[in-house]
Amino acid sequence: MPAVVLVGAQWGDEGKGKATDLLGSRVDYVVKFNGGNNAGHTVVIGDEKYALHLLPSGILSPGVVPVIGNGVVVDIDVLFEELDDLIARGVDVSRLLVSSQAHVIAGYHRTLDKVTERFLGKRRIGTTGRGIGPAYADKINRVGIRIADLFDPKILREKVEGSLDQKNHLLVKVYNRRAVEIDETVDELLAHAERLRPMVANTPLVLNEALDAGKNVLFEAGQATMLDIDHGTYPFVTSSSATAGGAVTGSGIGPTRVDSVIGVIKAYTTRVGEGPFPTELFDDMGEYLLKTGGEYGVTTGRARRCGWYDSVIARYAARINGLTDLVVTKLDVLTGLEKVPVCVAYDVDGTRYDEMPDDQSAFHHAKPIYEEMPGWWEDISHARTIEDLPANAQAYLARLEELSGCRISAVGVGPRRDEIIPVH
Ligand code: 2SA
Ligand code: GDP
Ligand code: MG
Repeated sequence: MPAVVLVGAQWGDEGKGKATDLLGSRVDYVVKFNGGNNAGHTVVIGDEKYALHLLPSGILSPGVVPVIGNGVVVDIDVLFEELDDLIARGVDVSRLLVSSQAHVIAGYHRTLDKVTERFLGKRRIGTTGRGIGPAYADKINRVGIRIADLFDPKILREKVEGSLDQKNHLLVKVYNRRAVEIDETVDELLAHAERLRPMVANTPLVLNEALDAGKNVLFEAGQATMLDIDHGTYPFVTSSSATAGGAVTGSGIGPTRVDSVIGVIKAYTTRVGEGPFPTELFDDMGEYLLKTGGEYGVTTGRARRCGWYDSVIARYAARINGLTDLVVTKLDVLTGLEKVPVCVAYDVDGTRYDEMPDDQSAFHHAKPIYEEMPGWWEDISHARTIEDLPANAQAYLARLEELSGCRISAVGVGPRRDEIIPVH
């Protein structure tokens, strides 16, 4: 503390929601800085399970100010659905702040996301279909709608018109769909404007002032390093900056303000959607990790692809994000295996790669070089110190730490809030 960035070190679903929730008691602000309702963060508190998509996980911690930063794309209908759900469950959501500069996901972004995927056919990305890519494309193309525009109907209409001009041409002429109505779209966007108004804030100013006043601010990434628009497995990525740099641009603080960067990493690897994945398992073991780890998408329910821990990716994530700490999650899922393979390097057509290849074809052809660690049988969900763990589980973690080039500061041994081992 005071400014901590928390990112996913693999392809997402590492347990960032739980890690954020754990830090929640020590922070004053939790900021979501990228992505939108494509994210799915699970937090288990007692017998209650919460699945958050657009809202920062900090919304569940009493006293924390949750912030939707300027780098986020906001589907306003989804925002209020999620808020109403939480209100019905007794959660106080009154402190939420939404950046006036965040972009809006409109109905036409969702339509274009689905149509584009269908059009790509076997080259599809496997998106969540939530309109994320088209909304970010509009932002970069300078035809996006921002939250602030919702409070000026005249400007909003002009912007919607400008944005739909080209899209309607494409939808009608290329995709053979009906044109999107301008009036209908403006009405949809304005439907919740008055309810949204009190939450809207100059969040870069709020956050900088909070840091000036010595408050603790946690910046929580959606998706993960290998899905980052620049550093991930392009084009099989999401459309935002999911790495630590994104915390800076996506919230309006300077890089010199960041004190530490925590990478959350599973004790094995998963991926949802299309794209290369060197340690992916296609046999019974993959099925075992899927079932034992409950690896199904929180947003779409899709089964996640599963594979062994990949330390090439861990080293890459440590470098790209400047990680100061690793939080290893789901160690309990590996309990009961005789051997636990760990990928230490890749073989690409006879050449050894110890580091992530910068050539996409090399990564597509990468074959994992494994080292086998001995497994353990004991139930570890009650372990609360490293010494409580069986010797082989301790050795596994020590090897991950050595191979990943980053210290491990906590280990998850179950989904519940208290099923965690603090290490340092
Ligand atoms: P998009 O919709 O444009 O962001 O999709 C582009 C790629 O990014 C992947 N992606 C994700 N991968 C893992 N988890 C995500 N969130 C949900 C979850 C996913 C779900 O937590 O389970 O429920 O399916 C997430 N969001 C985006 C996506 O699979 C594409 O590969
Ligand atoms: P996120 O997107 O990174 O926040 O992660 P998700 O919520 O999509 O997926 C992580 C899943 O793992 C959730 O179902 C969590 O409840 C669960 N989880 C988190 N940490 C642990 C752990 O240490 N052990 C087990 N068994 N499950 C965990
Ligand atoms: Mg997730």
